[in-house]
Parts: sequence; structure tokens; C-alpha cells
Amino acid sequence: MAVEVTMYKSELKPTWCPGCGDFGVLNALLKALKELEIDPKDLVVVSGIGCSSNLPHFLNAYGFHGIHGRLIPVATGIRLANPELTVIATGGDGDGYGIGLGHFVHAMRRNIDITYIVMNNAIYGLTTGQASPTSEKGMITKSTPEGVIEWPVNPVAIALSSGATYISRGFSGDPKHLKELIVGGIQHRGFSLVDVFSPCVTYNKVNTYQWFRERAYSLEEEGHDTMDMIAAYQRAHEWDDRIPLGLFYRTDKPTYEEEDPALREVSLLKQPLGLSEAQGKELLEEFL
Ligand SMILES: Cc1ncc(C[n+]2csc(CCOP(=O)(O)OP(=O)(O)O)c2C)c(N)n1
Ligand code: SF4
Ligand SMILES: [Mg+2]
Repeated sequence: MAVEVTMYKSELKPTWCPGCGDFGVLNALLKALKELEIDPKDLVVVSGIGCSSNLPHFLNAYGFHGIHGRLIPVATGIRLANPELTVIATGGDGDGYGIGLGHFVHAMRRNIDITYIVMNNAIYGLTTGQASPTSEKGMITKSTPEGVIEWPVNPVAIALSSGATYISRGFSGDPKHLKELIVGGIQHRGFSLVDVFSPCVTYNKVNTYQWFRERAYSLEEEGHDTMDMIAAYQRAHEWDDRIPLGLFYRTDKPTYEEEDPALREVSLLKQPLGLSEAQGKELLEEFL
């Protein structure tokens, strides 16, 4: 069977503003799925709340549009229940690096085998332009009329110190390169972060496509050693004049699923429930 990008598109057309960076992320993801020939029935895409978190609606796959900042626990549960699925989590910087930061850190230290794509636009897009955890110090937004007074979080440095085993940054203005990073993340066994600079053209007039293009450079082209954690930390702290794009760090470590004695033997999906058929039916009905 020939695999086409259209296989992964849902009937819904994206509702993002014209020019939103999230279009580039969706395109890159569609191409990555085609390249890996993932059967839509074996794919689950989980999100939180935000413009970026609407992405699963536009895909033909299993989807779970969760609540703000809680996509990682849902993705973790799905992954642990059924390791035969490819589990991708998608969301925004507010979702993942703000309210969801605790879940992000713990999933990384556990090395859960999921791919987390964060559409980082340094703003709360859906709620119309408040400062986010990645908004730069001094940035004037709807919630910070005199400028942000806090320093931004550094997701790549947090990922390095929390034990993620595949840590990368892409740009929605370069979907071809982003596709490569997503393919690498899905293929990687363990927690993969793909932080994507994905401009919000409506509410962030500072960190635009042009702003990013003027600063971005390729880690690959500079010969960065992706197994060198110290070098990765140094690169992670580059942001002002030069912003690195590509794979910062990659290592092999057992996943949570491989370490857990109960899951190692047989996945949750295949373990007996210990319930009679009637009890199982009653329980299911509670949720329907
Ligand atoms: C528990 C909870 N707190 C706050 C909100 C309101 N809220 C919805 S989306 C959002 C932020 C969205 O920003 P981000 O995650 O960066 O996504 P973007 O829209 O920029 O893609 C907030 C604060 C909510 N829905 N639920
Ligand atoms: S408000 Fe910003 S993030 Fe949301 S769809 Fe529009 S451009 Fe994209
Ligand atoms: Mg955002």
C-alpha cells in the first residue's frame, strides 16, 4: 500500500490565523508520519489547551485533546497501557513549560518513550497575548504592560538536567529540517523533546520569523557533538545573538517501560483485569 500524506489528514481544516507557525509544524509532522509509514491506527496524538494544542483535530489518528498542562500524564498513561502505539504529545509553551512543567520534568527523568513537540511562540496565543514562561524579560504583552520582570525558562537546559534522551529544537519556518527532527524523535527509544520555534503572528510582534531567521544557525553545520552533554549545555544557553537549531543531545538509557517489573513482562493492555465480564461492562458504562 502506498503511503500518502493525505492518509494522515483529517476532514477538519486548521483554524489557526493565516501565517501561524503551527501550520509548518503540522506539515512537518505529516511528512514525518508518511516517511515512517506509521499506520494511523497505531498512532495517538495527545494535546493540552492552546492554539497549538488544537493540532490533533487536524490529523487522522487517535487523538486526545486534554486539559491545559496535563497532556504528559495522559500520554504517559497511553504509552504504559499500550507500548505498541506511537505516542506523540503536542502543545504550547504555556501548556508545557508553565502549568505543565512538573509533568514535563518527571516524564523526562522516567524516560517515557514518547515524542513531545512543543510549539514555542513565547506567548499565550489562545487567550489573546499574555506573557508565557518563555517570553523574554522586558517584553510588553497584554498581561505585562510595563514589560516582563522575570527571566524566561530554558526548556533545552531543563531537558538536559532532567534526563531526556533526545533533545532538539526546530523552526516552523524550516519544515524540512523540522521533519528530520521529528522523525529522529519518533524513532528514538525514550523521551524525545522537539522544541519548535513557531511564531504567533497575531500576538507576538517581537519574536517573528525574521527575528528568528536573523539569529538561527545549524548545530549540524557547526559540527556539534550530540553526545557531549557539556557542549549541549553551552549551546542551550545561546539565545540572544545566535540561536542553535538541530539536535543538542542524544543518549541511550532504558525506558520506564523497560525498567518496570510488571510492564517488562507483559503490557498493561495484555494483563488480565481480574474482573468478570459484567463488572467490566458496569465499569465501562460509568465512563460512557
Ligand atoms: C487550568 C487552566 N488554566 C488556564 C487556562 C486558560 N488557558 C487556555 S490556553 C492558555 C495558554 C495558551 O498558551 P500556550 O500553551 O503557549 O499555547 P498557544 O495558544 O500559544 O499555542 C491558557 C492560560 C485553561 N484553559 N486551563
Ligand atoms: S493567535 Fe497566534 S498562536 Fe494562535 S493561531 Fe493565531 S497566530 Fe497562531
Ligand atoms: Mg504559546
